[in-house]
Amino acid sequence: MKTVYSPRHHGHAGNAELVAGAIVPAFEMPSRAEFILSRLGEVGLGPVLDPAEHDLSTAARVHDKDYLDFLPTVYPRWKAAGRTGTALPFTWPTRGLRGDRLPEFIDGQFGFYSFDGGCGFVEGTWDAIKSSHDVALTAAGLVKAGEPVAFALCRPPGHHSGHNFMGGYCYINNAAVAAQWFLDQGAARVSILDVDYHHGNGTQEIFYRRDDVQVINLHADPMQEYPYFLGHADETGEGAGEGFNINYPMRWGTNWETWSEALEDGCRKLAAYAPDIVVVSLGVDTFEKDPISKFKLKTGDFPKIGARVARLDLPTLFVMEGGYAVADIGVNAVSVLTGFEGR
Ligand code: OKP
Ligand code: ZN
Repeated sequence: MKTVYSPRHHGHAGNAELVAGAIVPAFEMPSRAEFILSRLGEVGLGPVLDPAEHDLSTAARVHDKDYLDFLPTVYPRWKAAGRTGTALPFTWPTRGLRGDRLPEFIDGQFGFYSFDGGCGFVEGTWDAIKSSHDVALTAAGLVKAGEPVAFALCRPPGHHSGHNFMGGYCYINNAAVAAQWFLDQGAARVSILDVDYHHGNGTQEIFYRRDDVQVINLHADPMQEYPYFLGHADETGEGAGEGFNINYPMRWGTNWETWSEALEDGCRKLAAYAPDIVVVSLGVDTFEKDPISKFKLKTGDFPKIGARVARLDLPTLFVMEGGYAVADIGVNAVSVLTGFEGR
């Protein structure tokens, strides 16, 4: 299996986030991608390719143009305001406030386009976001050109980002952009199977009223876990999209036995939809030792995820999302891929 990877993710480094009342180094850090990259080499998964530059025209079909235009301006404007360090938002238009007027100043605009404080910017953040987007589209191109499967080693991740908002370490929704690209290239239907521990609220929001992308999410119950405000089982889609959004919220402590039942059910519904392509939002933060998560999957469970996806017998694009047990993320993520290959 071919992987697409860009070293430009390194520019998104040294940023901070607010966790449990303290400013700490962000859990979403460059070593995540590096552990995965080195594990790919250890197991000899296949060639690692550089991404090709892609313009943002496909991204503009799943994100607002205003939002995409805003992203590269964040850090320059933060600096112009006399600040250093990590740029972070801190005021959001929630209930009782107006979400229909874009303020002028950077702080107001940053809050307008965010739903939490999980998306810090440093000098190289925009370039890393753009490279992650290019990684996803380049890997999608490999599948379109006939590869049965490809791995987009994206960093930063994307599944919390919606049509005009960032959050949860996610800026551009790489999996959604790839799915849209497949449709624009002639696919009739695409399924997105999101196995990250956290609900992919951005992906759900982007496709919620559409029937050409089926979105299946396996995740921690939002009653207990981030992102808290989306991901319930009764969110099934709206209008033309009714029935094409499927959520499997699961309680803290969920192990392989329970989790794999949801995977099995989701894969059956996916097969019934008969998509032309499967995009897997691959998070491995379901791991028992993940520092910010509370599921109990073991390293030996990850190949079984890949094997089940392979049984769908459909062209497949894996897009990297979360996973924060940095020392284990390489083995766990690559185990999904080797499991897909049947080894
Ligand atoms: C991203 B992915 C505020 C951010 C809270 C939430 C975790 C985001 C997980 N400090 N962090 O789904 O793995
Ligand atoms: Zn996650």
